[in-house]
Amino acid sequence: MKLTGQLYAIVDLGYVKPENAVTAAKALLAGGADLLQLRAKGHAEQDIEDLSRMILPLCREAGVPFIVNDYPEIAVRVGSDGVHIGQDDGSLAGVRAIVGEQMIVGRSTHSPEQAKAALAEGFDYIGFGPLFPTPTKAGRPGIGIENIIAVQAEVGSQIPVFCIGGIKRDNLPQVLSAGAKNVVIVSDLLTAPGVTAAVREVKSALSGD
Ligand code: TZP
Ligand code: MG
Repeated sequence: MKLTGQLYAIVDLGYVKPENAVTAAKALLAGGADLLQLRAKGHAEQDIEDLSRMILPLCREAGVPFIVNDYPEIAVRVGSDGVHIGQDDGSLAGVRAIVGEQMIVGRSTHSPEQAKAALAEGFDYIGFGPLFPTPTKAGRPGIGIENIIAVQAEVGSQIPVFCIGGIKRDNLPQVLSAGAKNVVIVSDLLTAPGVTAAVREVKSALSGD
């Protein structure tokens, strides 16, 4: 599955009850999310696997890569398109030993140095942030928008750089003006009164409409 597209949406069980995860995935996909991740901090692995098996076919139908957060083994068991790991989740080689060469593997990065290191290591894409402090990733300072242009120019010329953290429809123009090409938006989409309409709004802003 090719890694293209500018809007990476996440079904985050911090905002969506497990029983509503499939509905949320459908709404995000209907609006035109380009990639979809399941993020389920603190949930049982079996539950994450079960939900992944429900969401994967929806993504396939939409032609959208499905990425599992944190669990390479679950990604392999369910046959997802990718897996996303953090700074503390070991090396790319360690993940590749589990998932093989074909799967998309992304890394969270929190500084330009980490972004360059992830590119050098061979990750397929990076998350870069949090740009702004966000309850979705509590306890991490915002890294600001000052370095986006440099990271986008250097790393983003090779692999997609997804800016993340505190991005909302109302500050998206500011983030795009700062050089962002691709974004992850979690809470602003999941808590919108109309999730699909919110995704469409973001897609339209990203395409410059
Ligand atoms: N990694 C860095 S910030 C973040 C993650 C998973 C959360 C982004 O969520 P939100 O709600 O869009 O700020
Ligand atoms: Mg992780």
